[in-house]
Amino acid sequence: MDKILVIGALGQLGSELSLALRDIYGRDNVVITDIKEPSGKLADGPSEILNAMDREKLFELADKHQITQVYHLAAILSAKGESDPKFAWQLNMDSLIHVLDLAKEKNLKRIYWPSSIAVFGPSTPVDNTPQNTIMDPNTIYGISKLAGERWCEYYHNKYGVDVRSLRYPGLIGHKAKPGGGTTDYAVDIYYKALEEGKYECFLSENTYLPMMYMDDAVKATIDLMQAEESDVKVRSSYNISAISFSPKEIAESIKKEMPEFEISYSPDFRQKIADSWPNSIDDSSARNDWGWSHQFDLDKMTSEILTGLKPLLN
Ligand code: AKB
Repeated sequence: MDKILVIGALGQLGSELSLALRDIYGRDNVVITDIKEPSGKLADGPSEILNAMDREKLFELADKHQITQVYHLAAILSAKGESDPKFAWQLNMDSLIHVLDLAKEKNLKRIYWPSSIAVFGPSTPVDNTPQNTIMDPNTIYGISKLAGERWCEYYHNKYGVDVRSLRYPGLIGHKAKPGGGTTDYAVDIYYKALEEGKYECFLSENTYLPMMYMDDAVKATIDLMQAEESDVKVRSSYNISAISFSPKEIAESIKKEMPEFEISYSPDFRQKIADSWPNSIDDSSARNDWGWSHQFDLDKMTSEILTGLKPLLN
């Protein structure tokens, strides 16, 4: 019987992934943790307060709930990390090493940890970025994710820890708001479209970035975690991709449903971060090794989000 612990369960990805895991493994077999109490649907099931840096409590909770798998999602993202780089490094790295040690010492079946397109940098090829290529990240978030990938592969090779990981592009969903990312404009834009009919974007109109609708991200994560061990050939982190678009293109997609919508541009410090990331990603390893495929294109995503968000804002 699998018993799952989710760390950072109230974040943008965690709040949707935790519900999907409860559907699959049963409500009582998914213990969600975060630094505050859950509310709404997430409150319906076991939960604990956990600061991801608290190693002792992590080990205690793993024993208490007889945990066999951990999804460690807590992190400080790219834009926010720049305001306190040392803290971002400490949180992102210490918490991962605690989880890897837990898996090693308690012989856990499997762990999941997300990486990001932020591992790439200005010298990386920008179009169809390969799985293995030049990586020179220049945000502390990207540096911590690249170091984290190396730790994951090291624990797999040296101690046999079954750790699996995806390099997420910008994740877009409307059920929980992201915090502190560079790709977050593609979430904010839908809220502002419905609330104010206009949006001032912090990236310039032709900034292409790899993106993914949340349902696809949840599916990718679960597909990877349920793949046969022998099919998981990349133990640092898999490139994964769905759609790539610019602020101008997402605005055009919104205009198809809301012709009165207006966008303006006022690039800030996040432009430099976005400019150092790829335009699009080659995810053929994920597609070949464990059968990844995405389902949402830009217009399908826009229509789902506007329909889902409208009743929440009224
Ligand atoms: C961010 O913008 O920092 C994140 C990411 C791409 O990992 N959404």
